[in-house]
Parts: sequence; C-alpha cells; structure tokens
Amino acid sequence: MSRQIVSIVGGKDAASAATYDSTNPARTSEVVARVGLADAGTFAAACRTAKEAQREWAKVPAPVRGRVIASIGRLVEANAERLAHLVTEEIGKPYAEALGEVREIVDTCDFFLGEGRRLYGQTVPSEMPDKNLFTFRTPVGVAAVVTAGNFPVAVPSWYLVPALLCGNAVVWKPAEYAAASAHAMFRLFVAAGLPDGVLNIVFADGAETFSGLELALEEGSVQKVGFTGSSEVGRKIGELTGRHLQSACLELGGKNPMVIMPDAQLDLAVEGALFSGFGTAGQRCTSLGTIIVHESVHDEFVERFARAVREARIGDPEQDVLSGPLLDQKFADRYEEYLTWIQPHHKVVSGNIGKITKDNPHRDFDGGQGLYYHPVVVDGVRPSDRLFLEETFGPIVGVTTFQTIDEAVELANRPGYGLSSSIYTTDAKHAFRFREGVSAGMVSVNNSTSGAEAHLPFGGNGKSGNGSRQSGMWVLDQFTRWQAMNWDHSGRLQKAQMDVAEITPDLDFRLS
Ligand code: UN1
Repeated sequence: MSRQIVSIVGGKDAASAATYDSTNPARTSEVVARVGLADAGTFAAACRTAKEAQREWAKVPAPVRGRVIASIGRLVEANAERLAHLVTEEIGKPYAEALGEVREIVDTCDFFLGEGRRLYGQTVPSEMPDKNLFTFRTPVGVAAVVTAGNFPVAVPSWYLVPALLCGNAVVWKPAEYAAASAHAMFRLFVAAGLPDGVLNIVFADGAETFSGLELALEEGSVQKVGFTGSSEVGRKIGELTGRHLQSACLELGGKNPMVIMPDAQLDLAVEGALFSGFGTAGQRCTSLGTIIVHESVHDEFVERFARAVREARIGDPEQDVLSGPLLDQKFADRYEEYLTWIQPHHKVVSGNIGKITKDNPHRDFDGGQGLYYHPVVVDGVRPSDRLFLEETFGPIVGVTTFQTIDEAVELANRPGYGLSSSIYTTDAKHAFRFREGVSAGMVSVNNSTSGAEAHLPFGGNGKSGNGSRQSGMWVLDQFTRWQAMNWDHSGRLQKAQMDVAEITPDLDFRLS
C-alpha cells in the first residue's frame, strides 16, 4: 500500500467516515491509494470554509490571481510525467493519452493566466448627459465541482482554473476511483500559493455528496455547481440547484455520431473511427457512439474498419497501445450490461466480445489481471435499438446506413443527446449542411468526435447538458455574474426613460 489520502478542507486533513480502495485496473489486486471518504456534514462544512476564504480571495487583484494560475501551469508542467504515470496507474489510460491530458491542464492555465489582466467589463453610453454606465464581472462565490474519473485531472482543471481566476473559492469532489490523481493535482494547485480554504478537496461517495450539496445550498454557501458525469445524475443536480435558484454547469453523456459520406476519404474515416471509438477504451464523453455510413460505401468501410479494430493493440497502458483496461470494476459491470443489448438482427463484425482472457484473447493478449475488454463493432443497428439510442460508455460502436444527407442529420440527432459529432466528406456543402442541422455543441469535419482543444467552447445540448459551455472565454459566464452600474454626476435626479432628450424626425419625408 503506497498512499493513504483524505479530504483537505481549509488546509487541514478532514475526518473520514469510511474508506475506499482505489485500484489499478490493469492489475486489479494493486491498491493505488486507500481513500478516506467524508460524509455529508464534512462536505457542507467545506462549503462554509470556502465561503469564508472566498471573501479575501476576491480582494486579491485579478492579475495577481492570474500569476497564481501561471504558477499552477508551470508546476503541472514540471510534474507532468509523474502525474501522467499516476493517471495511467489509477485509471488505465494509455500513457501517451495521459500525458496529453496533463498537457490540457497546462493549456488551460496558459489561456487563463492572461485573463487576470482582462476580465473585461464595458463602459456604455447613457441615454442622459452626465451619467456613465459600466458593467463588471463579479465572482459567483463558492463553486462545488463534482467530476468524473475518465479525465481525472484535465476536465477538473476546466472548472478549477477559471473559477479560481475569477475570484471564487472551490470545493472539489473528484471520483473515488481516481482519487490519487485528483489528490496529486490538488497538491500542485496548492503549491502555487493558494490561501487555505480557497481550494478544498472532499472525497465522498455519490449519496453523501448529494446530501452535503443539498445542505450547503440550503445554508447559502454554494452559488455554482459544476458537474461532469451521467445524464441521469446531471438531471438530479439540475433539479436540486434549480430548487435553490442556483445554476449548474452540466457536462453529461453523449451518443456521438460520425457520418461518412460517399465522397469521404475512407482511410481517413477508418483511422478517425478507430480513435474516436476505442481511444481511452471508448470512455470519453466525446467517444464515438454510432457510425452513420452512406449505403454505397458501407461494405467497404465496415470491412476496413473491422480489420483495423481486430489488429488494434490492446494491453498494458504504459505501452504503446490503442486501449488499456476499463476505468474500474463498476464501469466493467455496466459495460457488460451494454453487451446484452446486442440483438439477433445485429452483426458483430470485430470478432470476439466480452472480457479478454486466456480463453478469449485479443490477438496474443490474454488480459492478464486487468479489466480488459474486446473492442466491439456492431453492424445493422436500427434507429429504434437501445444500442442506437443510449450512451454505451466503453469500447462498443454501432453502424447504421443512410441514403441522403438530410436522413443522416436526422439519424445523428435521433438519440436526443448533443455533445460531439463528426462528418467525413470532401464536399464543403455537406460539411456545412451537417453543421447547421446537427444538434451537437461540437462538430468535427474529417476528424475524431473526441479531442476538443482547450480554448473552444466545450459542452452539449439535449441529454448532454443544459447548454452551459466550458473552456475559453465562454466559461467566464459560468463563474462570474454581470453587475451593471450607473453613476449620475449631473447633480440632479434624471429619470430613466422619462427625462430623455427627444429629437423630432420628419417621418413623412419621401424622396421625390
Ligand atoms: C470527457 O470525456 O469528459 O474532447 C472530456 C475530448 C477531451 C475531453 C473529453 N479533450 O475528447
């Protein structure tokens, strides 16, 4: 046993009510960290501590807060390999991807360190003389951030970095099965000089977190909730925050479509589908759900794609592989359930399915002691199938066909999510027709459904979220509220809409 970790509130270790072992999914008997789990009361207390600390943090000039963000970026960069190896060890993400994930934190810091010198407000002309109008961005207060473990450090940084830069305090509840990675990132943030209580980390299970959040919202010590996870839990969090007249930034699931037009470069499409579907073992919220391929190129595409999947390397995530193990036992169990959605009218074209074992190997890989699963491609999926309609977090991709671009767009939107999407085409009018019609918040042309860059708006519609956007300048609207100010220096009361000068036009005037 290498690590024992507990929640840290106001710079001090907080009490634990239970323990959880975070294990290595590539060798499930290895415990990466023993994690002390807090209860609802500790979560609510953390929010009170954050509320206290936020008052002083908001007084630190934004450019100085920006320097702290700069230091976080440099610290993460200097510790990149160590943090990436830990991510690989704890959730089985292939090392090259884990390093990319750590890079995404640095990119986020690089973007926001300068925002401390902007956070622009406006000066606006008044309708009356000797009066000035202004707008200011003010911090919301305390943000409670609850994150998933498939991106245990990059996605949390999308919340933490802008929230802190804008002058908020944060209580962060990471996924238990990614606790060691989260704890390491927390330590890097704190080492940049954040005062005690400005960033707090609370390890807790879902039920205690929800009760703690409810308590904190009742007490008025949380003004924003950030949540990345399932649509089901997102809905509950949206209801809870709505009841307390607070808003949540929700980043939920996806059933991300990839349309392949008859004019597509098929080699490129196969490569894109392989990474979209099976990179991170299909466990990104942006992973590919269904391939919607034109019927004229269906057979050729499926044949090439199935071959690429059969030949893909799966194995030790420290090596150069396409996929490592699934994140955790809970995800493996849920994934096995998705496999039962395969029906007699479907055709599995990728070979074996299920857990990779000695008796059920993938190429020469026998799965060792890990949670490794075969990548699965299911052809013949119909729009009424569960496999077509619902998110299947894990290495499974469906294939269906279409005849016209309008039909492809309609199929892409049918499941009712709206996170990411992709089209392979060499014709600009198809690309733009798809962009216009697709309900997704993100559209790729000739590229994977996954791999969004850290300075574009990230988020979804429908079952993928409530329209909130993370990243880039767009996330500032999540962590600040606009304050409008007017200043009348005329020395008298000028009434808006009433004491306004009028210039009379001749509206009957016509050109002769
Ligand atoms: C997620 O899975 O929650 O666009 C986020 C991507 C990554 C982020 C995925 N940059 O695939």
